[in-house]
Amino acid sequence: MGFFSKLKDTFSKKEDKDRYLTGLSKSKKTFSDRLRKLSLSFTGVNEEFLEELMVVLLEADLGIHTAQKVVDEVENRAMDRRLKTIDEIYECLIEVLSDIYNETEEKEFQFNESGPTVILMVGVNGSGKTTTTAKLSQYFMNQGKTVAVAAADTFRAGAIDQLAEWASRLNIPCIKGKENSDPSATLVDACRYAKEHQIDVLIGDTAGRLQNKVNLMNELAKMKRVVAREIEGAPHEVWLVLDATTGQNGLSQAEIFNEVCDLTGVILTKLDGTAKGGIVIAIKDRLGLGVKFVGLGERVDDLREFDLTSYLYGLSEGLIEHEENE
Ligand SMILES: Nc1nc2c(ncn2[C@@H]2O[C@H](COP(=O)(O)OP(=O)(O)O)[C@@H](O)[C@H]2O)c(=O)[nH]1
Ligand SMILES: [Mg+2]
Repeated sequence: MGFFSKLKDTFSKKEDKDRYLTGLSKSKKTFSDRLRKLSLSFTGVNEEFLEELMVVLLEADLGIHTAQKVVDEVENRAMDRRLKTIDEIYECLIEVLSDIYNETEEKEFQFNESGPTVILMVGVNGSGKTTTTAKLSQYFMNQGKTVAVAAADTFRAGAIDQLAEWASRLNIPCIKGKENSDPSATLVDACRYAKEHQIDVLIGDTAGRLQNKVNLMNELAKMKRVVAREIEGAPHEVWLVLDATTGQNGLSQAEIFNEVCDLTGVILTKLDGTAKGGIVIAIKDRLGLGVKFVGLGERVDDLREFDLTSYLYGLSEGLIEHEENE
C-alpha cells in the first residue's frame, strides 16, 4: 500500500474526521492548489521544480530550515526510488513531512496519579490562552475529570473576568486574585484549593508579555517554582499557546518561551483561519515540541487533539482525490 492509501485508510477510521477537515480547509486548499499548479510545468525533479517546491513550503510556513530539509529529502528519495510522475512526488512529499515530524520523540501527556495535574498556559497576548483554558477544561471534564482554573493573568485589565466568565459557564471553580497582584500568589492559592477539593486538573492561565522578556522570564520562573513547592512534579505541563496565523514569528516565540520555561508542548490555535499550518512541522523539527491540541474555532468545543494523520490527510486530501480521479 502506498503512503497516501495508508494515510487515507488510517484517517477513514478516525472519529470526528469531518470537523478536522473543515478546520483545516484553508490550509488544505492553499497547499494542495499550489502544489497542483506545480504539476502544470512538471517535467521531472530538477532544479526548477525543487525551487518552486521550496516556495510552496515557505508559503505554508515551514520556515527556511525545515523547508530546505524537506526539499533535500524529497530530492534524495526521488532519485533513489526513480520517481517519475508528479503524483509519486506528492506522495513522497507527504511521507517526508510525516517522517520529519516523527523524527523526534515527544513527551506524552500523563495525569499526575498522586494529586492534581497542573498545566500552565503560556503565550503572547491574544494567542488564545484564556479561550483554550476553557476549551481544555471542557475536554478534561468530558473525560470525567474535575477541573479548576487559576486566573494568573493579573496584568491585563479584564483578563480575570474573562476567565471567571468561562468558568461560571462551565460551572467550575476559578481561583483569582486582584488585578495587578502577584500571579504566583494566585497559583499558590489555586494549588491549595485543588489539593483540598481533590481536583484532578488545574489549569493556570498566565499573562503574555513577550515585550518585556526579563520580567516575563522572572515571573514565569517564579510561577514554576511556587507550584513545584505546592504539588509534587508541578507544573506537569507547560503548554505554549500559539496563534497559527502569526506565521514564522510563532517559531521565534516558541524558542523564547522554551528558553524561559521548558515547554512540554504546543497548542496551535486559529488553525481554522489560516493557510499556514506548516508551522506544526517547523516547531517539531526545530524544537522537538509536539503539537498537543489544535484550535479550530472560537467555541468551547472547537478543540481537538492534534493528530498527525488527520493533519497530513487534511493537507493532502485534494491531492489524493486528484490521484484517484486520473
Ligand atoms: N477562529 C478562532 N479564534 C480563536 C481560537 N482560539 C482563540 N480564538 C480567539 O482569539 C481571541 C483571543 O483569545 P484569548 O483567549 O482572549 O487570548 P489570550 O490573550 O491569549 O488569553 C478571542 O477572540 C478568541 O475567541 C481558535 O482556535 N479559532
Ligand atoms: Mg487571556
